[in-house]
Amino acid sequence: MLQIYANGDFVPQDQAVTSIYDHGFLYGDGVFEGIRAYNGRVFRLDEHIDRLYDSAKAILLKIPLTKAEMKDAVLETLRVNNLTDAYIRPIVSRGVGDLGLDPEKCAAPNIFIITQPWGAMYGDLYEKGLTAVTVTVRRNAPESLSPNIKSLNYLNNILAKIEANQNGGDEAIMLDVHGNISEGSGDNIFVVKNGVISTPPTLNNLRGITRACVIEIAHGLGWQVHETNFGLFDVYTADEVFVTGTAAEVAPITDVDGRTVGDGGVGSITKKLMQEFEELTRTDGALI
Ligand code: PXG
Repeated sequence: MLQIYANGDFVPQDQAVTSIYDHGFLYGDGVFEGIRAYNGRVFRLDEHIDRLYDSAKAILLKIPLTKAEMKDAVLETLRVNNLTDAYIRPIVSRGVGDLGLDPEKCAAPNIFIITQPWGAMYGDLYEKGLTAVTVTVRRNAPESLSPNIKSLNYLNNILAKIEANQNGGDEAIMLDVHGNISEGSGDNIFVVKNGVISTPPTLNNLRGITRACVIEIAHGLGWQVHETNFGLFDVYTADEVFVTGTAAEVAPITDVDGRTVGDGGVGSITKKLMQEFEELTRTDGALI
């Protein structure tokens, strides 16, 4: 049985539990990360741990481990479970309090790290392309709850996913409250038009680590990436559309709201970025 890191101990999956009074459960009060290990290395571990601590800082949650200790805990969890290729989910909740909102009533944060084997999320869709649908629910406005915070309150994204499921889409496209393209339910979005790659700036979406990698890869290939706001029209009329995320990796989108993207196949720029990203994930990262 898989072992879970639970506040410094390793316990079997079915014993990794917290109280119903944990504010993570009562209110979604906490933060998390989604990380991948490939080929015995944890991909972009520093960046994920930095984002975990930034998310925690934004919600005034003090994680009772140093970043170095958290990284060691992630690596140790993989070792304990004998995993070389895995999905890694660190979770830090506000901890056990009472039924009131006040986080000061919470004794101490709860830290769990789940690791498990994990393969390609979209299977043959990496060759065929995903179908995306625009959803009516808008991405949280930064003035309400910053989409930069990877918090345990993912209802905004879950509502988007439900709508995508209901409308037969593999992924949702979310707009922000102004109608600018924001992101997918669990990934960032890119479009390519006449050889120009664009992605929305990160005020209205999660600062994706895969997004940053893809921008880095594009620069290495001598390609510019425009970080600029755009609308649905630009997605409908793009030559190529793809999404990026730890779970999704680089995934082509070939249909948006019934509009065929480009010629309906996976575009050449998307294909190259998919290959380069795959190569990077297999060769770069913190050794387990
Ligand atoms: N936007 C959102 C809202 C995310 O949750 C990304 C973008 C991509 O970020 P990274 O850093 O991973 O490139 C995410 C992260 C899932 C799942 O099961 C997906 C994420 C998180 C948790 C679960 O699809 N994506």
